[in-house]
Order: sequence, then structure tokens, then C-alpha cells
Amino acid sequence: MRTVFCFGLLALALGTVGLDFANAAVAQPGGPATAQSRRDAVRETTRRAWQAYVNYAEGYDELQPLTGSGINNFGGVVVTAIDSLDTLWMMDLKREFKQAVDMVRGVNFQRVSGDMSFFETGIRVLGGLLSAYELSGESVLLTKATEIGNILIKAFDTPTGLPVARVNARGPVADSVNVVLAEIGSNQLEFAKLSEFTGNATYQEKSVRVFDILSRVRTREAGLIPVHLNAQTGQLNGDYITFGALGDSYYEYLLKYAILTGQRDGLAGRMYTTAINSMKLSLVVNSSSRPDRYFLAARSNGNLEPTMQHLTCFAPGMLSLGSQFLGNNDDFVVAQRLMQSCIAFYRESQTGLGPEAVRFDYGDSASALDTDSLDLSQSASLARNGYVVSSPSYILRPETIESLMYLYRTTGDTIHQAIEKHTRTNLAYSSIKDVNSNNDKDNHRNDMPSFFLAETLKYLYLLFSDSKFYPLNEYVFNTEAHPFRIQKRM
Ligand code: DMJ
Repeated sequence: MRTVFCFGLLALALGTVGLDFANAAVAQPGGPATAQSRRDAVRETTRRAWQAYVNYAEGYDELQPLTGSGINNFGGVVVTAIDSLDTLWMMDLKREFKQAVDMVRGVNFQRVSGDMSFFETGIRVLGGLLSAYELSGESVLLTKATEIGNILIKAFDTPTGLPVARVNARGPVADSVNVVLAEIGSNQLEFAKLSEFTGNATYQEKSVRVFDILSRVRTREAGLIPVHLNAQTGQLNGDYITFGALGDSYYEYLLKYAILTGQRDGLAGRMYTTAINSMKLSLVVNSSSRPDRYFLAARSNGNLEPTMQHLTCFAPGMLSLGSQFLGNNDDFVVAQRLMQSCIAFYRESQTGLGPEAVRFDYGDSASALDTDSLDLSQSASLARNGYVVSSPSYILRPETIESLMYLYRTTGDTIHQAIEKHTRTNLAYSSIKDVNSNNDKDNHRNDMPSFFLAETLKYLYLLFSDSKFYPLNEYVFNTEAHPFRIQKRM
């Protein structure tokens, strides 16, 4: 009920085209005292997760919260420490922030022995360092950002100018020319910031060229680009289109690059508008058994794929931010519809946490949900909710909270409570296997991804903060939730 009430208010508050989003008055349900205590609770979750990383996994990329050990998933560059820097700063956990900075001092990117993912290292490491440098002024963070930036920029040394998927200290990895859309299209904020702070325009020029190249790709639905490409030849591989894994943050970066650089009518903004118009026409559909429920589907071989991932739940936030920036009220209506479904994924599970993916029933497309193969409880869920859970894990992901933050910088308290209740382990917090399990004991997985600290907890904290705290007309958040100050127009 509260959600419906919030959306009502939100529609009123944001319904005016061009409204200054920092000043959209948002009342905190329960008043300031409740908001403060919720903020304090999220801060305590953050402190506890951070402390466990320090105690059990210092020097490693991520914590394994069941065994109390560390694991290097990103080449051993203390990715959780770097991903957490700005979260710790923003929550005023200054002692912990200093610990993280000290860990960063010890990293030598030149010594990383294996290959690094261009995308993951860009959004987590380069993004995390630059954002924390901008907030704190700690010069070592810019030094390290420049070091890793100089390694990552070599990914663009291809005949097309599209970056390869992996790099190492020696250069681009030759056999990583098969790339995905989200990877090549989600680095423009980071390199623009690196150019801003170093005065070297080359970083930004190389990364923004990706948008130029993609603007010339002709596709079935204008602006919706298939997710598999070859960086060597520029050829598209297949025609799978999605706002979920592999596609998602490309669309996010078109919008956020336009916001960062203050260019409503620039190429990125125009490409975003074209893509979103096609998305609304061909990918936003409602369930046959619950026509009031809307989903953001994928498309392959011209057929609709009636599936939606947790990852896709970033889209309501993007649409709402875009509708404010570009003055398009239609997008906000779609944002609300999709938000309702993402909230439902949480509310309708046993734990109060949202599953990794659902399938819904839609028409009779080739890949339609096979209703005959469903068991009794799945059939009941389909009739009641309009979807069945197809992947039941919750891996501490941020997207629904992220969107809630954008749609309305309040509420979300129940999600934080569910995270505390169901993902808390003796040491820290863990992914869980099944959001519909009522057996917490056997439901934990031995991982705590770095984005839990970078994004999930930060968006929760922002949700319970005044909208003037890191206002959206002063900051743009990269896809890993690292805030960048919006640039002054030259
Ligand atoms: C994060 O690493 C980033 O948000 C990325 O763009 C995709 N999603 C994960 C967290 O779910």
C-alpha cells in the first residue's frame, strides 16, 4: 500500500516536465527520526560488512563470508576495498575509508599477472578510484586511477576503435575480440572523468568514439543494438537484444554521459531517446494472466523472450532519471509500471528478496512459457502474480533499490530488513540460493560481491537520506554507483 501511496506522491512531485530533480520535495514516511534510524541501520550493515572484509579477506578482491577467506575474482587488486571507498566516505565512516585508502596504496596494477576484464575493472576500479578522489581529494587515488586507466585505455587499440574484452599490463588480449554491448558501452563516464582530472583529452576521445561507431549501426529496431559484436571487424553477431545482462549499462551510459556533460541534444542523448522509444514499443509488455503487470522483455530472432532479470530492474531508475533530464513524461509512466513489478518480485517471495530472474506468460511467441511443464505451485504463482521464478538466487544485487532511490528517495526499509534477516552470516553478508526458501541455515552462498558495498548499501543509504544529500543535479552515478560530479559546460 505504501508503495502505491509513494508513487501517487511521486507522480505529483515529478510529473512536471523539466522539474529540478534535486528539489523534488520528498517526504520521508514516518518523519525524520525514522529516516535517521534507518540510515543508521544501513550504516551499521556497511560497517559490519567492511570489517569482515578487513578481518578475513584483506589483500584479496572479495570476501567468502561462510569460510572467512578471501578470493581474487578480479586479478587481485583489492576490488572490494576500491569499490567501497566512496560508500565509506559518503556514510562518514572515515576510519574505514582511511583503511581502504591504505590498501589502495599497496596495489601495483603493473604486477597483476593475469588478464583483467576491461568492463569490470573500468566500472569498479577506475570508477571507484576516480569517484573517491573527487569526493576526498586524496591524491594517491588519482595516481592509481591514472595507472589503471593507462592499462585499460590500451583496449581501444583495435582496427575499429572498439575496445576488446580483456587487457593486461602488456596490452589488449588478442583473443578477446568478441565483445558485448554493455562492456564496450559502459566506460565513457570513467574516461571523461579521467580526462577532466588529468587534462589529457585522449581518454575521453577514445571511449566516446564507441558511441559514434554504434550510432552508425543499422538495426531492426532503431537504437536497440544486438549484444554480441566483434571489436576487430565491427560485425554484429546474432540479434539478441536486451536491457538485462550484456546490454543493460550501455543504455544507462548513453543517458548518464549526456547528463555528466550537460548535453541534452548531443549524440548520446539522441541515441538514448531513440533506443528508449523502440524499447517502449517492442519490449515493454504485460503478462497474459496478470494484465496489470508489466515486464521489460528481451528479443531474439524477432521473437519476444518472456523473461526479466533482476539486473533489468535498473531500468525504472534510468527511465525516471531520463524523463527528468529530457522532459519526457511517458518514460516516467513506464518507469512506474516496471518499478511495480520489480517491487512485486521482492514482496511476493518468501524471504522478501527478489530472485535473479523470472519468466512470464505472454502471447504465443516461439519461446513462450511452457505452462504444461509447470508444477502446481508454479501454476498458482503464474495465475496470482503473472510470472514464475526461473532463477531463485539473490546475489546481494542493487538494481531494485537503485531504481527505488531514483523514483523516490525514501521507502525500501523492508528490503534492508530482509537483507539483514536472510543474508546475514556469522561474519558478514552472503548471496543466498533461493529467495523462496524458508530455511535460512542452508540458503547461504560463500560469496559477498564487491557491489554489495559499492552499490546495494549505498543506494539503501541514499534512499533514507534527504534528496539534497548527493543531489541528482550535481552528481551522476556510474554503473557501479560511484558518484561523479556533473561537469560544468565549457
Ligand atoms: C554491477 O556490477 C553493475 O551495476 C553492473 O552494471 C551490472 N550489475 C552489477 C550488480 O548487479
